[in-house]
Amino acid sequence: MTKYSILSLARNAFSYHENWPEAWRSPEPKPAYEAVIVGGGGHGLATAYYLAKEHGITNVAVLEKGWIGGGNTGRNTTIVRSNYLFDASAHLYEHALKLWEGLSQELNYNVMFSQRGVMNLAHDQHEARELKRRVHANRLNGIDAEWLTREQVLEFCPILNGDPTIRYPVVGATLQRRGGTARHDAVAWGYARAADERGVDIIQNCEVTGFRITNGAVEGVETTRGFIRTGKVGVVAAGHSSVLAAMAGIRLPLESHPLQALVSEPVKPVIDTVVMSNAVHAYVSQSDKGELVIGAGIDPYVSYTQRGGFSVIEETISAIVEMFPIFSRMRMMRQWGGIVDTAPDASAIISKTPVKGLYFNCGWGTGGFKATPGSGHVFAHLVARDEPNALAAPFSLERFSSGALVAEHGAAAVAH
Ligand code: FAD
Ligand code: PYC
Repeated sequence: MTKYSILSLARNAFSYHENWPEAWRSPEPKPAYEAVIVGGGGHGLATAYYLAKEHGITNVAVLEKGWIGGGNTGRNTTIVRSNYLFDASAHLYEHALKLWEGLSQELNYNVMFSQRGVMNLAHDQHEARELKRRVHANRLNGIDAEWLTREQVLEFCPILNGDPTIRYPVVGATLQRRGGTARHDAVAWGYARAADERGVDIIQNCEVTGFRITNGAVEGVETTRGFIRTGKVGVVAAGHSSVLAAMAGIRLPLESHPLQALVSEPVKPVIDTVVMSNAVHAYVSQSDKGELVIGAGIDPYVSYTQRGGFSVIEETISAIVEMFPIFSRMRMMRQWGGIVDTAPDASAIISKTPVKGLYFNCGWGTGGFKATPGSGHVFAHLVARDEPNALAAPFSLERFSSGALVAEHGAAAVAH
């Protein structure tokens, strides 16, 4: 750090943020926009950014009922990877991963993307066969994927329990070295600032309460801050997607479940990769602050509470301690939940609807953070042109009647 940056840091630390310029404006909603995006999470903000940047549509409002990034974007455990099994998902997530690789430069905002690798453990021969199949499929799609033997896993992550007699012994793992983590809030803030710079209005504390639909076409949205006229509405509301769809008389094939995570007290660097176990429903990485970031599978009941039950934490921690005995005396500091929108095939929905001008981007379930840039990019295309591009086409609602499902329960990596 140079002497100038130390001085600047000290000055800013003692200024209590006074006179700092706002990173984005807080405008009053206008009576009409060319397009309205409902939901100010990473996906909604990214959609608005790419609408402005790639399609020249800048007369856009992002309407957020709370604060931007306050939904799943700010609640997730930030794992980024693209090692999905089927071609359609592999292409979509790899598109996102490529965008992640240039995102800090693209937004001129450090999203702290850290390609520290993501390992998915196998605990028995059946799992090993399934995971090796995924490695081969990934490679055929040009995605980096490696199979590690038990010995290579323990060399890569020496604090893992190598005892072959435990309940879930490690028999091997997949490794995607280009996978890793990113700073979730920074992704929302970076897209917000960049979209605002291109003229997008970001309107917080503005809940959408209904749609005005005439002759099968959307005319605008009813909100807690009045009616806003528009011919294009993109809904990106994660766990509340079904609630919004119902306002337009549409029933989506989604269930909303709590998904929880927790962090430990901060410690010195102890694990420099991401380790996930599908079989025991637990995964761990270490944040830049030093906290262990630990997550679980979904809570099995449907609910809109951003909390989750203690039994899931108990099971997850017992699995983590068995996999990493070194963590057995760590104290846990905070726990929270988000509401994830899960589709029957564990894949996203990026789709037109029976209402003209009304589009939905949802169903990312437990795994949409990694998709944020790619999701925004392809959804902006759909909203702007009223046609999906080739990456988004397999994820339309039609698949639930045609049967062309994209069954990604295995690659979703977190049970749902
Ligand atoms: P959100 O960030 O939830 O944004 C939707 C926004 O819509 C919210 O801000 C909400 O307030 C707003 N909204 C809802 N209703 C209305 C309304 N009526 N009017 C206006 N606004 C409205 N994914 C990964 O890839 N890797 C992970 O490691 C990972 N870990 C996770 C861990 C947990 C604990 C959770 C909960 C999720 C995890 N996910 C992970 C999933 C990921 O967080 C989500 O798929 C992703 O963040 C969804 O982004 P979004 O922008 O669509 O949703
Ligand atoms: O999709 O990789 C993932 C993930 C990890 C934790 C939650 N989701």
